[in-house]
Amino acid sequence: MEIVKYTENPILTKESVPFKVNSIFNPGAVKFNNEYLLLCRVELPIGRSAFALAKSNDGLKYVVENSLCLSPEDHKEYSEYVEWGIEDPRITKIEDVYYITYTGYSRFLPLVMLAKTKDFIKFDILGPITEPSNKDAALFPEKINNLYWKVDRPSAEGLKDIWINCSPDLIHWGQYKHLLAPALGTWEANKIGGSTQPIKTDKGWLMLYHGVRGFEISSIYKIGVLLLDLEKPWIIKGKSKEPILSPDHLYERVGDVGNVVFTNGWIVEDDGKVLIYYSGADSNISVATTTIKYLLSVCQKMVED
Ligand code: M1P
Repeated sequence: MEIVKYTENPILTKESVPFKVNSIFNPGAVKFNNEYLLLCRVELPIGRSAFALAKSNDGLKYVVENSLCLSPEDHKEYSEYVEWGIEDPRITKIEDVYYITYTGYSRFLPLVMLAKTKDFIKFDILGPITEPSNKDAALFPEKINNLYWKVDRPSAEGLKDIWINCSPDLIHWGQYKHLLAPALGTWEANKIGGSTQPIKTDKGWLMLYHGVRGFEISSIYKIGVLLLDLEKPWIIKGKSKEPILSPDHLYERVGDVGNVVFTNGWIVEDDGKVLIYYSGADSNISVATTTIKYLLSVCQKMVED
């Protein structure tokens, strides 16, 4: 099975939200108590983003809750770092706690915020875990060599590469290592960023990332696959040569930011089926299905080439 976009995409649009929003997109995704949850970014009428929860019994038909579950106003002593909104949550379960890395956006530019929850009702905000400018951060689901790990995307002097770093406590981070750079002259020529939280497979840590060609009005966002070494996650074992998801349909081509497919959440079922939640044109939530086997095969082809 390759990647199959759901024929009834998009599964959520701004009309699905029971209060006034400009758009709903870029959800973190997790299975919690046998329910499928999407922690959705909603852009409010003022043009700043917050999070709303959507729930489903089958992973395809979602109902958005009546009110926001996390907003900049909840951030108290951290409010100046999120005053322009919170964006693009990525959820990683570590032991029995769900950690959420997300972008805090403000006059200081984007940085990475960390929050945790056990029930998706009460969220403890732990504060910034990077300086600006940084975003696209995702935590690994378990310690490696007794340390927590994350990928992120610092941006300095036009560099838009993926880095990896580690921490003893999820708060203090260091041992920064460069992981992957854009590939000149390809679909991922101008910038890249981590997409979904890494998941463990017997071949390595599997994650999706996005690659961008062009800039600003003419840029096009596509999605690729990365496979990292289980013990030394800063070593790339495999990488897709071509994108696995690209904007093709009208709901991916036309919207607030056209020609974008962007993901920051996926759910892996026990049988290896994968639900990739992604957004078309920064304006909706859509889903594509595939398998771990297929995603690994794409990486292995690259390794063999
Ligand atoms: O418009 C596409 C995406 O652009 C940004 O992603 P990145 O900085 O990683 O390229 C984000 O603002 C993201 O929310 C948005 O979907």
